[in-house]
Amino acid sequence: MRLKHYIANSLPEAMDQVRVDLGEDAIILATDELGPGKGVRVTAGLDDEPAHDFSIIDPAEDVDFVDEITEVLDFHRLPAEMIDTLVGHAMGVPASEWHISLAGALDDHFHFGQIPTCPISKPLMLIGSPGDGKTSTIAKLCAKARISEIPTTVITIDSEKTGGIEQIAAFCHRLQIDLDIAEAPEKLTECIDKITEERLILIDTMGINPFDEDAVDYLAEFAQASNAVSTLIIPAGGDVYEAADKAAAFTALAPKYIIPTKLDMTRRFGGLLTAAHSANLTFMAAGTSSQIADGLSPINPVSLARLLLPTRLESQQHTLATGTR
Ligand SMILES: Nc1nc2c(ncn2[C@@H]2O[C@H](COP(=O)(O)OP(=O)(O)O)[C@@H](O)[C@H]2O)c(=O)[nH]1
Ligand SMILES: [Mg+2]
Repeated sequence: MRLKHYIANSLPEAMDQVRVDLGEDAIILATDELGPGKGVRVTAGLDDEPAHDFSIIDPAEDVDFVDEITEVLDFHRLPAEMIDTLVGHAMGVPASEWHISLAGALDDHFHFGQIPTCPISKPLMLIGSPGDGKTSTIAKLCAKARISEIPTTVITIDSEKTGGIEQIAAFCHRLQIDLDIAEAPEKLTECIDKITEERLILIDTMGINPFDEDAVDYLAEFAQASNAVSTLIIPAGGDVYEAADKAAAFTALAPKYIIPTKLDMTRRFGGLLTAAHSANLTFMAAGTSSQIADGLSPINPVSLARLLLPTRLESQQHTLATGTR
């Protein structure tokens, strides 16, 4: 989502500007009275608008949230350099609520995508370390796919873990999703080749140690055999540098997306930001509960900003679960 500001004498005039510029799908994020004679500012965005230069129609008032935003980012243990960069971006997004300024900075600094709502041309391969939430996230994506009525096939290559196949088989059975098993890269190619119609193909993988080159190379053979788009599953929390190193180590598998998990079990979110940043990954969604039906939430600059703010302790579940902006 890209945020834009529209200044006009009245709210209806500003809303007209929004509609003309962004169309009927525009999402209104904030409306601000700018003071006597100064008019009204509307902050709006489009969820899947292609990237373009961040546009501020009127730099207007100098609203100084620098200290508050610095404190919040510090709470999340972000490295000083990243805090400086984000604060710098936030200062370019004047707004009366700091989550909007912070959202603008996050929008500038990170990439945001969406949970698939239609079949996609390449399989999605979920990669990560053992226990980080890959299989659960596959099940959550399947649950979303059922709602969007996307025909879906799951293929697991995790045939060695005790109970691994039973776990994914149970999810697929419950969700009435096709499941295939591929123990070797050639078998994976065969499984994919026999799918002729447009489907969402999700590949569950064995957890690996990203610092073990042999393990990474072996998984890379499966990624090549399936021409898959890798999606890094990484739990939120933990040390920010460790998360960044871990994500960077997975770049050997050329991941495009990141789905952080276990946000409901975490209070400090610097790790998910440094992980996304270090491997230049696009946020696709976030795991916010162990529940399959409603445990995967969309993530956009505004919901991420709300998550980071001090009130998040009470509202983070609600914010991400409802996609409130
Ligand atoms: N609370 C919570 N638990 C999660 C989340 N994602 C996964 N889990 C739990 O983490 C554990 C390991 O998940 P699993 O999907 O089997 O991990 P895998 O080894 O990467 O496939 C399971 O007990 C899941 O229920 C989440 O977003 N929140
Ligand atoms: Mg698993």
